[in-house]
Amino acid sequence: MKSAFPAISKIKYEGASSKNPLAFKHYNADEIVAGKTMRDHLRFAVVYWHTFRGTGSDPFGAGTALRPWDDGTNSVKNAQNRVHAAFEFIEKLGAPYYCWHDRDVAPEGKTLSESNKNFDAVAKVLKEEQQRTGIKLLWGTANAFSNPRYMHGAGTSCNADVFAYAAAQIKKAMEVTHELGGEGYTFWGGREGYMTLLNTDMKRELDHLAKLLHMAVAYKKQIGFKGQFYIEPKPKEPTKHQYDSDSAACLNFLREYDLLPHFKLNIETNHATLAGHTMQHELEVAGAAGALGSIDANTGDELLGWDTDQFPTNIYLTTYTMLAILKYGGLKTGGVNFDAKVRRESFEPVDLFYAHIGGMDAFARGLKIAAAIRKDGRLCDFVKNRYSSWDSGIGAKIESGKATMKELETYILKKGEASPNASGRQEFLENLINEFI
Ligand code: XLS
Ligand code: NI
Ligand code: NI
Repeated sequence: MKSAFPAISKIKYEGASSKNPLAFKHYNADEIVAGKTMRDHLRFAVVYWHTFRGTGSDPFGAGTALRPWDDGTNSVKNAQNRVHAAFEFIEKLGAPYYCWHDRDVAPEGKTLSESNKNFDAVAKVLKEEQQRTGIKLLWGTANAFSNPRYMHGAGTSCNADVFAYAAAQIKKAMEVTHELGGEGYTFWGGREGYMTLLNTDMKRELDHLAKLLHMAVAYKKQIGFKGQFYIEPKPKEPTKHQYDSDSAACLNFLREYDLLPHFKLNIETNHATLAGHTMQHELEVAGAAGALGSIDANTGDELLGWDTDQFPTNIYLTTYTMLAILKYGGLKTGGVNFDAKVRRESFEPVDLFYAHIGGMDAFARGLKIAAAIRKDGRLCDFVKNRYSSWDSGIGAKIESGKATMKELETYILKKGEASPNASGRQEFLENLINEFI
């Protein structure tokens, strides 16, 4: 097999003073930070869809990407060859994980059985390459949004046959994920939403979506798949409104339909931006509910209203992300998955390396900075102190559920005014963060 990246050797850690663009300046996989190696904290994953199937096409022009290993056909043979290029890339990069949609790795056939046959033929090569390299599958997923049959959604389609097709497709994707030792399985509601409420029975669609997820939970048990299920929030695109719009909406849906014990959230930065939230907010909402599972690490553009899926290089972003992740005990089954694509103008294969190296280094810095902030303790102490009136006296009584409104009335009548407030010190805290950046 011809090398796909003959000019590039294994990417090494060379330290912050290195000027080599094909080296890590901060990501040192074996280095211990806050009690764990960077490798184990960050659990980096490369996505198959953008990195090996992205062409750089946009609504205004054709693809630009040069991918010499790809013959441009939709054949199973080409898909199998592509696996070798993908694993050569991931191995040289030194990422421990990867993720796919079923239709990224293998071509869809004319019938479901033909699609399944194609999928098996490529999965065989994926398995061989996983065994050869030790690279593992972080999660698999089914693409139930690209094929025209899913124009009205998959689990939320108005057409019961389409629902059945989606269920069958997801069943197979779960089986292959299981076969490849996947550590998780993700549900991103590609077209699970609406373009107009004029033609939509929202309640019925949501009931159906919950049915589909319950079937998946049952099937998971049946085949003995132990991986974590994730649901990935996104507020819009491709639909006007996606039902899984943000962390809070996902949690509400999962709770309403008794699905919460079976799912965690896979939170994507650019989706948070589209929802009008920060990544930190989305992580905090999920973390507080015990549902922070995994992240799709990318970034959007504040000036563009769509999912630009850029590689994350902003140190504040990675710092705040890692602060939230460390606060909630770190990533367990999940990882830092680069659901990101190189720009259309960055069309050479080497750009894939620059992009991932930059993202990994930005997260390594975020991790080190967040660990240092936590070790320093001032930020954490400030927050703890800010709520100290709840630790004893009337606050503790309210928190324990023992206080009544009548009692609080008596308390305030006696006291007069509420005790003076303390400053929120936002600027002081922002300066404190900057001490570490
Ligand atoms: C699209 C989503 C998608 C999921 C996987 O915006 O981010 O790529 O991560 O289906
Ligand atoms: Ni994503
Ligand atoms: Ni996305």
